[in-house]
Amino acid sequence: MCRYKMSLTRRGIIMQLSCKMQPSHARKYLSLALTFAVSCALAACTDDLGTASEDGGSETDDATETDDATETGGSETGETGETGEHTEPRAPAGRLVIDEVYFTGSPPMTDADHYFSDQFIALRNISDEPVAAGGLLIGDVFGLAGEINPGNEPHGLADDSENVYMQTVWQIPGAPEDVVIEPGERLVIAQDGVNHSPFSTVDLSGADFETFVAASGKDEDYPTVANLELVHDNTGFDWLITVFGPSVVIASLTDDAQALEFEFEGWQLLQLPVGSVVDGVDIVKDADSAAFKRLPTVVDRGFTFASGTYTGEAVVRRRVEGVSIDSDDSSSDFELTDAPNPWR
Ligand SMILES: [Ca+2]
Ligand SMILES: [Ca+2]
Repeated sequence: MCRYKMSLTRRGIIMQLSCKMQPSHARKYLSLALTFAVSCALAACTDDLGTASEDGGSETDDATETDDATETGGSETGETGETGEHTEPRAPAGRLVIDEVYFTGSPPMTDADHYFSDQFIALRNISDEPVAAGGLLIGDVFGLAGEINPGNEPHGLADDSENVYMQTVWQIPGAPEDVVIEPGERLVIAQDGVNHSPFSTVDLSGADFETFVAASGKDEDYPTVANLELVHDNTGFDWLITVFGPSVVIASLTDDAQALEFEFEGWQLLQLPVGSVVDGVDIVKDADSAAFKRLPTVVDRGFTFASGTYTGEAVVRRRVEGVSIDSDDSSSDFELTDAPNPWR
């Protein structure tokens, strides 16, 4: 480690350099510091020495970070590219999207029908920079998918263009950079992180995370798949996203976009401002269920749907010549598949 500090005194610029490292590294940082000091003097930057000094300081810190990343966890998190350049993971907004939602449940393959423990949601980094996903929220939006029973009506919360109203919300554990999604890569979230054979063809034993509802006493904690953290709980024995069509949101809170508890018709919901929403997909029961859209049009102008429950169908984001389509309109951004695949 090596740090230097510059200060402006009546006698001129004082530079202090302190190093605790191998001599070859020390020479490198001394050279960096001297280069900066000379260029600073040539640019007559004494008027804003404070700023210049900070810039110089961070330059040194960056160099140190690069070395640290290479020596310690850099290759693990993939932060250091093949060229050795250090690419800082970026915030999810505008980069991370919901890529596939498998919700309908498996067609009967054994005596067990109505099998839905194989549900999964896949996110994808569609940018060309790594994304820091630790702390990201993921949940399902409150409300029915359509007229499930005669007389069901929409709740009208989608008319609020400022907020979305969540039923259950989970959080990816850790600090933002603890979970990095590389460009083009997916992050898979399973209801249960296990191979669902023979009840389903979906194998989620390699999922990145699973939803484990400890309080129910009926959910299984698969040891090889990390658990999401349950931050707003309207689950049952597990996080069953409705097989009729769930609306799913990923969100990232900021100082300006905070979550609020919201009581509605006896339910405790979590209200998230639309400014926190990173991506959302409105999935309803069928083509005639537009009135049951749960998301305001500012988040999703359209909606998508499957052909029925227990059909083994998923909705997956369209790709054209390898490029994922994201126009905030699920009617055109998603298509139906009868071959759900966490690893596509
Ligand atoms: Ca589970
Ligand atoms: Ca687990």
